[in-house]
Amino acid sequence: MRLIGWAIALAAAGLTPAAAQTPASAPSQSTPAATAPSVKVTPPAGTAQNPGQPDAAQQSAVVPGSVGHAIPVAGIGQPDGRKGLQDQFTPIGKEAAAFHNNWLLPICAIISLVVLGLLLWAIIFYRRGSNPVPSRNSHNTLLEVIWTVVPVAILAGIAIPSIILLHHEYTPPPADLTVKVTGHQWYWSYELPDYGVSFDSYMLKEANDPTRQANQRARTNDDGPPLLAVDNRLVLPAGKVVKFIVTADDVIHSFAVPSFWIKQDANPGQLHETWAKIESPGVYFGQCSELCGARHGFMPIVVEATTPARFAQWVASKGGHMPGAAPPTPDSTAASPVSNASPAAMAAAGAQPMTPNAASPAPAPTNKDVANRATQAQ
Ligand SMILES: [Cu+2]
Repeated sequence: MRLIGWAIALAAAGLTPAAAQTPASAPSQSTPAATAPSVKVTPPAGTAQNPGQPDAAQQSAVVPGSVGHAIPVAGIGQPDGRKGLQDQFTPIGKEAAAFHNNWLLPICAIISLVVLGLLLWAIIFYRRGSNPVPSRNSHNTLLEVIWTVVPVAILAGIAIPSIILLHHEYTPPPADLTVKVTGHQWYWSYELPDYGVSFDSYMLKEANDPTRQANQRARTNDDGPPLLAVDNRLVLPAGKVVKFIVTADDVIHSFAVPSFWIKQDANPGQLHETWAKIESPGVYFGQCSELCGARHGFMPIVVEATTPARFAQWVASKGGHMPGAAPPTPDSTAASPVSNASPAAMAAAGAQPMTPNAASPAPAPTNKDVANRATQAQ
């Protein structure tokens, strides 16, 4: 046994120096890591870098105020530091915000004050000092009826208008146009199948952002607030019922525009539907609202609502056509002064303009077509 003990001790002694060297050498290995923050890290290609977008020389071609580049107004369609909900610009948004502000919030405030008052009343008047002999009553029919009926009435008063609101939300009027929205890590792409328009939309980075590539246009104040402005806005006609078909290409995203009261999960392999009737022209900002990866916070949504005439101008600038009109030839769209994504640029970005037949308008795809494309995108 003693021999075995010595053997174990010797083995341990032989191993110890090697074991002791590991922590000794660890600091020297960690030295480069300590200086790592000063090393400029180049993000991997394809992580929201919009490779197919026009280069910085075209930045001057962006005319603030032109269609697709309307100048946002502070406090409209974007957060401005006020507490509470953003101002609403859709009928559903107005109904829901009124329900929240004029009904739910007062009910919550009244319940809180009544409960606080009851607590203070019990604490002050039923403390041991002022009430040394407690009541032995265990039942009071009137009180029991009250504390049963009042909460039921409160819940019914909340449930009935909630269900009416949900009914309005889920029974939209017939759609005037359809937009397919696809979430990607980490940008959005939009298709207007009836108009032959299809494009990607990336966040605009700040001029001093070290991850901004040389060919990427930098954000200006005319584009919108930092982290919310995009290179290609979704332009829609104001006053029309827009149906959004929402899906995703990779992971779950969420298409959310607070001033429209829209928040719809975008799930791979599924088509979800929401809608908006934007009541007035303007620029409205939203964000992906489902934690979807490292750059989840950098895939904003910008909807520009405009007049039907300017919407038609935008459709033409994107190489599309109004329903019933013949699709334009590529030459006519490339020369358009407001075009910032010619068909060639979109092709470089991997987008598929939906104008397969130059002689006739593209047929409107059925829901099955859209579902097939969503499945193929997996
Ligand atoms: Cu996302």
